[in-house]
Amino acid sequence: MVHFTAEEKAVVTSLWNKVNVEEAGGEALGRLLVVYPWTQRFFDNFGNLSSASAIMGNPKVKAHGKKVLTSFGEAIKNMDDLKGAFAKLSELHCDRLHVDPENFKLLGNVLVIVLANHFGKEFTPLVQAAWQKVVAGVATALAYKYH
Ligand code: HNI
Repeated sequence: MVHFTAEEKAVVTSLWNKVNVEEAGGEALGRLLVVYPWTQRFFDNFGNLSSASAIMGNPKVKAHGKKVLTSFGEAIKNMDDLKGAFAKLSELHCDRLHVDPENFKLLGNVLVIVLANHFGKEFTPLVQAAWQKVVAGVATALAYKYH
């Protein structure tokens, strides 16, 4: 399992405290659905996903993105035990939702791009490195209960 240094925890937390989960969550999930269109099949009850602008403006995408990113916040509070923090959600995504765990990596990388866009120069290579570890750790933790 990934290990985070005190410095990595500090840079991750300080950036996270400035993230607007509603805005960034909607943007990350929306971009996932635009960039990797096969992920749309998990959200066939979300209404109009027929174009990039329809997806980015879709209120259900925004609401679910907020939910996902809020839950992502648990990772920031539990960086020493991502596996424990996401055990229940891993079961849910596996047993009930049947989401291919490859998609967790895709969402993590999209989130990094959203953060980079938003924070610009503040998102230094070191900050990015710490965040890439977080998103990889969350993806591994969410895939842990798959069988
Ligand atoms: Ni995910 C529901 C968290 C990635 C498809 N997901 C949830 C819920 C949380 C959540 C929280 C709500 C659970 C509940 O209702 O009890 N999802 C997360 C997190 C990540 C993630 C933290 C990764 C960082 N989920 C993904 C990905 C997909 C995905 C990549 C598909 C591409 N999730 C779903 C679907 C649901 C879901 C589908 C159910 C949606 C609904 O309400 O119908």
